[in-house]
Amino acid sequence: MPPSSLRVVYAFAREMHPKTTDVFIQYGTAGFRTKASLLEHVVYRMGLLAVIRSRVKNGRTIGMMITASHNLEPDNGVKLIDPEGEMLEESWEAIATRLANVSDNDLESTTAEVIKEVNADMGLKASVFIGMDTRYTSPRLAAAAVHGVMALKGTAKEFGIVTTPILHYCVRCRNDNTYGTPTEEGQFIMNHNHPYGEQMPDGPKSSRMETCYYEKIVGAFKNIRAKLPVHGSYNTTLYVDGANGVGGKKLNIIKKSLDGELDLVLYNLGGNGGKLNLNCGADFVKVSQKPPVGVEHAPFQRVASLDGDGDRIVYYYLDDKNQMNLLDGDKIATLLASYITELLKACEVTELKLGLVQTAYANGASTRYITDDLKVPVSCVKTGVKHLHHAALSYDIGVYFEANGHGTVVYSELAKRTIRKIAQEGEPEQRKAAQLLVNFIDITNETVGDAISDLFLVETVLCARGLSARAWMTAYTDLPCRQLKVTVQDRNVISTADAERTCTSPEGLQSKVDELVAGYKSGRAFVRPSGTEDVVRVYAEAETQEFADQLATEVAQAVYDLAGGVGDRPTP
Ligand code: G16
Repeated sequence: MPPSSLRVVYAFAREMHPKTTDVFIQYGTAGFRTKASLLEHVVYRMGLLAVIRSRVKNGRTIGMMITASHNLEPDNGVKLIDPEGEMLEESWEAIATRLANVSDNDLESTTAEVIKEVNADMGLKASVFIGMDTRYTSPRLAAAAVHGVMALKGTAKEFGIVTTPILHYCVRCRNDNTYGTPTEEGQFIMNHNHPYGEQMPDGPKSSRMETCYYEKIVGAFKNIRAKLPVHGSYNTTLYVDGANGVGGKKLNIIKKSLDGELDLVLYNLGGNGGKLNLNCGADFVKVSQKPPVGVEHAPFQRVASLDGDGDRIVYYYLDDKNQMNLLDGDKIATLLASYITELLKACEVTELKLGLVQTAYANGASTRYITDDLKVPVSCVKTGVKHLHHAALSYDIGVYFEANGHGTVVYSELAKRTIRKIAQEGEPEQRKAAQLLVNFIDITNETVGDAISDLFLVETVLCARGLSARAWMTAYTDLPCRQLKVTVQDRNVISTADAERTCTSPEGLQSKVDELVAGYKSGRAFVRPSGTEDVVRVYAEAETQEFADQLATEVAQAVYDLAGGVGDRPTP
């Protein structure tokens, strides 16, 4: 495309999506996130960038998701999805930030500079998939995204309201048709004998190419359930807190096709005045350690709590004294890793290396359990699924989860090939285990953490082992912990190192944290700037809940004092 045609970039910006604010915005943990009213020009410009990215990737499809995920309703956001369905390559985040912040007058020239720098061939076709969550501001932002794509003569395909992981899945399928069909709902054929479950590496491609999202996940779940009789203390009823977002709505569609294999009782689907993520959803449950509003609880009944865009999940139950028992991302990761290890053992596979990836938020007890009991290697990386995903790829089978319930499992081609071969050629017992593993892989959305896929994985393991949530809870006992937020003038004054476990600035903050931690048995604490909210996050754990709460407050006060706190100083 000749440079003169870039004039339309400015015309669209000036006429339809002008930059009306000087507030600097940065591509953070999961894209741009702020008040929805500040985002229209940013989303338009990300439409431009998505087209450039697509051309740099030889016309492969790029995704754009309009969502602020766990944030409250007034916020919104946008993030780009790379061709394999993974998060945008980190080196492009600075380009995204630059493009988002230039003035309208400089937009045309900056776009030209970016095209030159990344060496994009503007003569190539470009394809961008666009999805959005249920926020009332999302359709307007999605329209801005389409205009950005149009301005650089790319082709936009809108998916309407989808979970973030559904869009990741569709992007991956569009670029790799062996993974499935890039649609949410296709021909929804549920067949226990569907060949996909047991498909061999050289098997007919056509069976894979017909696999829309629902069929992939739910079809594989039904395949595996046909092999696993319900037994022990597992019961097929599952309550779900949909956070008044998109995930619950999608489960409502799926529910009808489950044929009693799982009886979903859905709450917080967005009606009855329920507000998105407000006092409900995975983030609320995990951080406050309280049950969400809007769910009718029964003692010991397990509940799965999703977040607003369906990419996170935590489980919990209330006991007969109404006490909260949380089964968070760490508990899910250990459950999945131990089941995969058990099946690999039954397959008699020794050559595949399984590893687990966590962040600093992982409960110390979970890390000890993984190392001492599961005897699985575990690594710690920075917050953000993009970091966990990449670390997990270094294993043949990588299980990654943030404690907040964001995670999945990734399998190398070698792992898939090996398991499929045994499923076909192994001894009867090996074959049985390998076939379960093949179905387990198929339930997994490997592109990104996916609450719906994770829900079916967890239900599979609980069913296979005959476990109630109460029995699952006993695997190990969490150290009591507490998370707090502190508002400061500029959260960027906080820098961290060592996977965010050490604070390198402002000066004196880490030594203060060390001094406070030293006063508590089993104490641990860290601080880091959030990449999705304008706050500094504080995490603390200790031997009792009272001490964890106390330590968290003291660390929050240190942040307030040394990092420019605003508003009220944190109090116990
Ligand atoms: C996003 C990221 C997660 C991260 C979370 C909180 O989740 O995808 O990896 O843990 O934000 O990040 P921070 O502590 O930097 O604010 P979501 O579900 O909001 O997209």
